[in-house]
This record gives sequence, structure tokens and C-alpha cells, in this order.
Amino acid sequence: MECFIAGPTASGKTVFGIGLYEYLGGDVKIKNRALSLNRGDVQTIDELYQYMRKECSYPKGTEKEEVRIYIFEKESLLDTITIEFLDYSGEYLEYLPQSIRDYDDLLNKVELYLNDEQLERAKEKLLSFEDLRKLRGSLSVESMVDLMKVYLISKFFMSNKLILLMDGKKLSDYLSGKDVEIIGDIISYKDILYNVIEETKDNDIYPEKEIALVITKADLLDHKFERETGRNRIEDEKKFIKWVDKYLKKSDKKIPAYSELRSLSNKIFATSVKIIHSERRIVTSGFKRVKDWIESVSLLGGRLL
Ligand SMILES: Nc1nc2c(ncn2[C@@H]2O[C@H](COP(=O)(O)OP(=O)(O)OP(=O)(O)O)[C@@H](O)[C@H]2O)c(=O)[nH]1
Ligand SMILES: [Mg+2]
Repeated sequence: MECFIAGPTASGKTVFGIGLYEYLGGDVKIKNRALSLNRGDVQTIDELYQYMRKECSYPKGTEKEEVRIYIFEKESLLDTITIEFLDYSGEYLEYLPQSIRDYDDLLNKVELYLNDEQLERAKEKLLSFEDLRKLRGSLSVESMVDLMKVYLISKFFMSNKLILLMDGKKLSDYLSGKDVEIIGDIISYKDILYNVIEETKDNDIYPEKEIALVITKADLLDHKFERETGRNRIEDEKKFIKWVDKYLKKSDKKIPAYSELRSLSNKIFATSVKIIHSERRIVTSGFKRVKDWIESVSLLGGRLL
């Protein structure tokens, strides 16, 4: 099974990826690799995870202009689950619907850099991590960005499972009337999925897809949720999801594109990866504590994957 995690800048991709990594960890052997398209070495998910355990803080955000890809794999007797995500600080998602519609123009721009096989794959929207790994180093920044779009579109087309992150911070700001950025993100997702579904429905090279929405940083909504309902998000996750759903579908804060997005998605979850501070210091030791940070990612892991 191939999963792809998508999310706008700072939506929590890295932290969520680390949470899933931890969830899949344990005794299972995990392959993990990372690729930076415009720098030398880059930390793997495992290194970021170890950093988080040791330092008890979130890993640094992706620097401007930097593009990294993380991939990790869990093998079991039944299946190999591959999880992949792209870390970047630009707004790729926003332009993606247009890039899907004008895909031929995009192909024209990168054609020059690809060998025949890679070009075939790019045409079919099946460009992979391995392709990018081989192409790295031979590209200018501009063509790298174009190639990234081809790769990103490919992931939307070829993954079995798409995990779309909705930033809980933006959601919280929206519900308290401070910001409307979340609307743009929801519209982008909806537009991307419409395009992908339209193009893949009569085409059997692409797998059927399961689409999961995940509200990240859900702890930032805890206060509002508890005040309004008297409930606790972790104890009552279903109620929490319903509460968010109702806001975005029915209240005066509703976002029309959200209803459309929900109708295209199979499931919705909420997660948080919270650093636990003890009274005087940040707790730094022990696996159990790490588990606590990623409580709700672990909880949903079994159902998400
Ligand atoms: N409260 C809270 N904050 C979070 C959580 N997850 C992430 N954050 C915060 O959001 C920041 C960004 O998270 P990342 O996982 O780096 O997000 P990203 O999408 O990978 O960001 P870029 O790669 O920089 O675009 C973190 O540094 C934290 O400050 C969470 O579950 N709860
Ligand atoms: Mg990141």
C-alpha cells in the first residue's frame, strides 16, 4: 500500500510523519530515507524522531526554498506499507489544480531533463522518489520546482491512500474569527481531488483511492471544544470530529468547499503531537513519554493505515 501525506506549509507534515513512524516502529524493521533536492544530506525520519526524543522539541521547520522528501516503509507478511511525503516551504498545493489541468505545459518544461523511461513515467503521472533521486544534482532551481510538481501530481494519482492534513492552528484561528487561510487550503484540496478523480475514473493504470482528512495540532482546539461541549477530545474523538464537521458544514462559519471535500473523503481524523512539559523542565527520557506525545497519532494509526 502506498500512502502519501500532503499538507501546506507548517501544517504539521513532519511532526505527523514522525508520529506515524513511531506508531509503525516497535519491532518492525523500517526502511527510511530522505532526499533533499537542493542541499546535500538531510536527516531521515528516524533521525528526526531521535532528535525529538532527545531534545523534547519539535524539529525545525523546512527552510525557505528547501524541498525534501521523506519515505519510510514497513514490511509485514501481508503487505508493505510505504509512506511518503514532501516537505517544502512554498505553496505547491495552491497551484496544483492548475498544474494538473495544464499538465502538458508542465511536461514540456521538464522533458529536457528526463530520459525516455522517466519521460514515459512522467507522462503517465507515475514519477517516483527513485526518479527524483537520480535526477537530483542535474537541475536548476526553476526546473526542480517544475519537476516537484510532476512528482507531487504523480503521488496524487498513483497512491492508494491520500492523507490530507488540515492545520488545526489555522482552523482554530478561523473559528475564532482571526484568519481565513484554512479556506484556501480546503479549496485547493477539493480542486485537486476533483481533477484527480475526473482523470482517473475510467483509467485502470491508477489504483482506487482512499482519502483521509486529518486535522493536525488538534490540541489547539481543545479549549474551545471543551468549553462548548464539556467533553475531552481524546476521550471523545468522534464527538470532536462531529463538532468540527458541524462548524464547517452548517454554522455561520461554514465553508462550502468543505462539504464537497468531505463527500470525496472516506474518513476524517484529528491528531496532536504534544510535547509534554513537567513542572520544571521538559521531560526528556523514556519511550513511554514519547508515546505520550504522540498519543493520538498512535491511536488513529491502526485505523488510518
Ligand atoms: N500544538 C501543536 N503544535 C504542533 C503540532 N504539530 C506541529 N506543531 C507545530 O507546528 C510546527 C510545524 O510543524 P511541522 O511538522 O514542522 O510542519 P510542516 O508541515 O512539516 O512544516 P514545513 O515543513 O516547515 O512546511 C511545529 O514546529 C510545531 O510548532 C501539534 O500536534 N500540536
Ligand atoms: Mg516539515
